[in-house]
Amino acid sequence: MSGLLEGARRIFGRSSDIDVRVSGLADAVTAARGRLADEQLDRAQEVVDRAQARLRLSADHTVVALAGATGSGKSSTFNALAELDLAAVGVRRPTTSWATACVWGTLGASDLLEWLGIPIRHQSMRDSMLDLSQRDSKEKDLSGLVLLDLPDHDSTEVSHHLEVDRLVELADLMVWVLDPQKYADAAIHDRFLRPLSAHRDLMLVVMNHIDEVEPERRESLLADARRLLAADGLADVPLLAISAVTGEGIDELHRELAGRVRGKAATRTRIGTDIATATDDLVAASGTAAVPEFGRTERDRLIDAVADAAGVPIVVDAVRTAAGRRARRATGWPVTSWLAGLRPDPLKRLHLELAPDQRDLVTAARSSLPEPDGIHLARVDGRVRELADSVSGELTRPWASAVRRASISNIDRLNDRIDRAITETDLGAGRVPLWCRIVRLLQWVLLLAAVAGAIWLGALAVSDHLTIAMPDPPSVRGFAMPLVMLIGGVVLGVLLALLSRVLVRMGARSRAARAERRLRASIAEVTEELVVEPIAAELATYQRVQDGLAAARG
Ligand SMILES: Nc1nc2c(ncn2[C@@H]2O[C@H](COP(=O)(O)OP(=O)(O)OP(=O)(O)O)[C@@H](O)[C@H]2O)c(=O)[nH]1
Ligand SMILES: [Mg+2]
Repeated sequence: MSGLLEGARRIFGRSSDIDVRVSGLADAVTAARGRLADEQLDRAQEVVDRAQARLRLSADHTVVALAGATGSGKSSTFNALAELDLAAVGVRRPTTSWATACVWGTLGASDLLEWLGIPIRHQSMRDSMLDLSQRDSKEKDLSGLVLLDLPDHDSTEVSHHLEVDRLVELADLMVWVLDPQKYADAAIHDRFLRPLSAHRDLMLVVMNHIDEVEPERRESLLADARRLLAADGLADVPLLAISAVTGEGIDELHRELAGRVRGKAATRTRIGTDIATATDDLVAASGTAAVPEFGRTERDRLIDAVADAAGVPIVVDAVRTAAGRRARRATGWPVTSWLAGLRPDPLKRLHLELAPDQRDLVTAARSSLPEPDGIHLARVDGRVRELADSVSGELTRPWASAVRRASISNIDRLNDRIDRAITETDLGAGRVPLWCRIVRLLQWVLLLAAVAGAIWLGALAVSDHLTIAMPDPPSVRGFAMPLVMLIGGVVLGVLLALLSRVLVRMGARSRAARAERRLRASIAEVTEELVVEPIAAELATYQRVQDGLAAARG
């Protein structure tokens, strides 16, 4: 009982292993669509489909295909193993056009035979064709065997080749039937043996027609065949000398097959090898690099680069200059401010007039960017590509270009949205601050005082000259009031202007910093959505493919 449980555990354990590997490859293929080459993915998908189909079918049967050149004796060997004349053996070449199947022992192979595409008229149930006395112990050993006699692979019949290619893919085990005349033919070595060398654990090679070889030549014939097999990468594959006519070596072949059929491992080994081969193929294209870092640091670097390329520093500069200039004009000494107004405005070169409303200011700033929009777009595009390339630096070429494609997939929308983000972001640089307006009021009061002082002084001088009596002006600490008003008004106005300059510079800087924060936040939001997320999604896809391939490797 415990042995039974142990056996069940072993079988189920193994089965879930192979299931995990198959579904790992299936996931990898699905995720890699559009990234790795279609034909490579199609091949892997075929392997997955085949494996899944085979795993759903009988695990109690082992499909063994007899394959080889025409006349090598496949049908004769088939009959010799079955000990029945099931397959047509002929002198006309080629003889076998469609595969024939013989099933040993257990029932329940019909779905499997249907999947193999063997029509009912080409199927034999060996049990039902024997009477009880004929069922010897050897026969029991082979129960579970589904033996296929294939057409040749080397005649001019194209349909034969197709049938062979198809069934060689589906069989669990392959028995290659060679003969002393044609065993060195390139056809079988180049088309089958070498390409299938990964499946060496699932192969047997027989040298048939051995009865036709002089006993003293047999050794060297087999040694030469071994040498060729070793060159195909099949050094350890069993090579048996047999004669389907005299029965020599058939028992040994029988025993070899019985061992494999009893082990019931061939099906899973075949699927495992197919999965491994397809996986290696995909790993070669997908690479083994770890999923690249794309955390906060990389994302921020990307967002900063986009913001810079989009001209944020220029806009921020413009905000600082404009805010500073406005405040300076408001707080400066009215006379010099007026004179400065007569000088050509350096900002005018940037079309950065002091706009009454912030939106105009920003629009002006945007349009004041030194390049036309095309160049600005190209620069954003260039920076995005550059950063996408540095993120995907370790990846294989298909993935690097997938990441790059993802990074610029929304580049046109990105540019529009950046423009919108810049024009719609509240830069907080709209109005002259309250303190500036108070200072301006103060400046005018001081100026008026100075002008009044000057007029007063003028009036005193004129009255003196014309000897018209005018009351003496009051004096402040020994100085005449009009003089105090004139000098005090001018000096205080200039001092106030100088002090304000310092405050204006600080104010402009903090306004610029606030504008920069807001602009970068708006651009970060847009870049996050249109660049960062597509890159992250692509890297997640890469992760899924790598996980799938790792599972497929087992
Ligand atoms: N002497 C000898 N003749 C054999 C042996 N095996 C097969 N033959 C003969 O070789 C010829 C071809 O045998 P088949 O079994 O039809 O060969 P096949 O590989 O099925 O050929 P196709 O169906 O055309 O691909 C027949 O005349 C067989 O009798 C053998 O081991 N020794
Ligand atoms: Mg045949």
